Amino acid sequence: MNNNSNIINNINEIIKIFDNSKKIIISTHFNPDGDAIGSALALWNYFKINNKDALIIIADDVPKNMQFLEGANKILKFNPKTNLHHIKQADLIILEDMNDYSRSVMLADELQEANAQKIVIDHHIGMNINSNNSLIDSNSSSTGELIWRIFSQISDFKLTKAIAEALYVAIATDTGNFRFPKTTAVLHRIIAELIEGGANPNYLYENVYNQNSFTQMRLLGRALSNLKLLYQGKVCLMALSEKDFRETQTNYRDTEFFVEKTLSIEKVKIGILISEVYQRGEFKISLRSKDDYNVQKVAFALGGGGHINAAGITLKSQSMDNAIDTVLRNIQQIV
Ligand SMILES: [Mn+2]
Repeated sequence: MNNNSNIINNINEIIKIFDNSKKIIISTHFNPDGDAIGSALALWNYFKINNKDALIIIADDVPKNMQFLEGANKILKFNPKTNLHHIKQADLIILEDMNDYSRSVMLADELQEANAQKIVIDHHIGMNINSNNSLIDSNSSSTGELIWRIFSQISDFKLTKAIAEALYVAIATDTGNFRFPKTTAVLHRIIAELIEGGANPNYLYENVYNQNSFTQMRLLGRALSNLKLLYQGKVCLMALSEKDFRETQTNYRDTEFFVEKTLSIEKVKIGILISEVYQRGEFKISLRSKDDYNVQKVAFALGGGGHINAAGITLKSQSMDNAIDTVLRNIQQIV
């Protein structure tokens, strides 16, 4: 594994490869977020106006709150029968917001084995893909910011509304709406250009964030009313049982933004959400933290994965109490 966090190759070389490629595939990680989808669509819209044959193929469905973006309805969910041939025939594959083939799960082998030239554009550490022309910068807020860095060096680049909206969503979602640590003055200048290019912050926020269902909010109500503080108030535990989901007609997928709420409580450094997936005898665990509290360690110890401040685990367990015990025993190591 290459642990360089910055592999900034010649951006002009990347632009030349864009120019010389005829069949382009853009792909990103499973369970795609706003940065993954927004960055893919920014590239796709750029290639489209430049009359390039480009396709986005991913391992998942496009999240509901990203479907309004221009081109989102053209994104293909990987299917070996209907679209594998596109990957095989491509002369360029752009992998963005990921740096390890395993992040694209069922697509991983197909992408790795494809003959096409590959470009990785990403802001995570731990680059694990062989590529001579990549743009990796872990000091960057988002992949969207890196895509902008490339676009801004294209001499005849024209910022369209579709590109501006896609990049705005990419950057806004990966910076928690411009409040995470990598939110810089430079980034705000980029955002200013995107707004001038047609991105409307209010419209985009409404479409991306204010799309919760009524049942989801009732589930959140339950989650909040049962919160527990542990370890002198440093750890906050949120737990949702099968009963909670059943009685609110929801499921574990409806909890996407819940665990972040725990970190809004004063003094809390680590937030835990445990959701029971009754049908499978599983518990989905989401961990979030602040500062140096390393929840990745806990996730790794229990067979999960993630980053220092955000990680996840799927745990087989007899009961909710057992699952909580297991997680807390490991949390103890990092508090
Ligand atoms: Mn990202």
